[in-house]
Amino acid sequence: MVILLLFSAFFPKAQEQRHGGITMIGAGDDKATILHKAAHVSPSPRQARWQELEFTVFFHFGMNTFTDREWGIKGTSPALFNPTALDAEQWVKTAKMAGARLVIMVAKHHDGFCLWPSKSTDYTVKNSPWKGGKGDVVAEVAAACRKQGMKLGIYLSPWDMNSSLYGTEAYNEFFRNQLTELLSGYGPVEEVWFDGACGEGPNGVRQVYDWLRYYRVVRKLQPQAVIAVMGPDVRWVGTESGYGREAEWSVVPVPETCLREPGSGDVFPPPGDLMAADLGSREKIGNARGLMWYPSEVDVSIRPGWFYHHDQDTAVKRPEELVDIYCSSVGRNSVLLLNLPPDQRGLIHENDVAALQKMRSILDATFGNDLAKNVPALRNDSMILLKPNGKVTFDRVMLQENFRQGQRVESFVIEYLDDAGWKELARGTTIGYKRILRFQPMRANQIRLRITSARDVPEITHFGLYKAPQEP
Ligand code: FUL
Repeated sequence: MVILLLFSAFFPKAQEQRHGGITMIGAGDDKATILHKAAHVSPSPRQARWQELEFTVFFHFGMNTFTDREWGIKGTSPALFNPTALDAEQWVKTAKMAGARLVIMVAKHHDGFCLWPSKSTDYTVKNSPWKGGKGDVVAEVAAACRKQGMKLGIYLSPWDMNSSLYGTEAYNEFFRNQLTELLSGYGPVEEVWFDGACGEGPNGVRQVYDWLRYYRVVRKLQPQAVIAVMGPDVRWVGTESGYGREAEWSVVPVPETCLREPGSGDVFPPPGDLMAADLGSREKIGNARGLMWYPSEVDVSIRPGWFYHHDQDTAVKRPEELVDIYCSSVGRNSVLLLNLPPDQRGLIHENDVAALQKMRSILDATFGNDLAKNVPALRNDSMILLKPNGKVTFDRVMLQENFRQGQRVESFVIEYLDDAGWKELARGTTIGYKRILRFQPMRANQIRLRITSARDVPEITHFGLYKAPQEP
């Protein structure tokens, strides 16, 4: 009994560690061994849960909303922060309507202004006219998430233009305290987003961030949360355009200097060029000393800026552009993080809501009806053949691998049968969690997926055919 109790007490931790982590490559490992190892690197449970969220939303809101800036300046008076109709339920409802499953609240941006009444500083909502200084934006967003069944994430900028401690060791403790408040006072948090921006402090010195100290706070208070961007669980895709790579590998090499358990002994991301076109091909992993699961997140704003600017009301991304971004992020083995910046009223602007509604209706009309749903499939290890009962017209294919066991497909081709034999319709490289391919409408009654290269036997869990609605 005692043994059982002890075992169950340790089991969750053991589970978190069994997947994820670093897979070592030995000096004597040949190419086949490296490939086999790469095929078996798998996500930690927290990374897997995060991946399945698919679509998440950012709320950039704060002093910049009222000063028409993007990064802010030191010393802006809290008196300027005064939303007239702030409604966090409208924010969360909008995100949910769009299809997102998690929202990340920017609790403090680079200017240092805290959207919750932090005990660490006076530079907070407490000293603003909003709600007579009794307001707490983070609490309102957390409550709206709870009510609407959405998950919560927190962005806390390490760069802080306001703190007089910034640039000194004492700032690390100040930051740890802010993080502790946010991760202990607002219920479950599923993602903590650390930006890498690092400006000069009042003494002209740049802060040396104690990332490991920050990671420990997150692991202790919210062990289920992924630490994103400047963290060990989620990798920035490398652009803010909304477009992921055609070949997006979740398994990437880790340099020799960074071979301990992610988050326990090393700062992430590992040194290297995260913006490189190729992060995980055979060539890249061939020279690695270690491999890790480090999946990609695509962050992009619905407007040109991260914060709301009145003169960008007419520059909201069009619904078709948002659909294109969805297909090029979620549909390229990434999680989409779309920024929706509330305006000076404290509402997501009507133009943004309208664009999201139309985007959602296009996505539903396209992907809500899998034309291959009840179609018998013949399969072997490298091929799946669909034989619908009569010809179907489709212009989208969605593929998924069992990513929980690893990422294996390196290249594939989609073909259809016509009178003259099999013809190529589309081809691609990686699949991973999800891959969406788009092409001109095709009418066929025999369609197949052929895996042309893989690192081990892949398990294709989904092969769907879809038709996008006609443009009016
Ligand atoms: C960047 C920041 O500098 C931007 O203001 C924004 O918060 C974006 C998501 O990350 O690095």
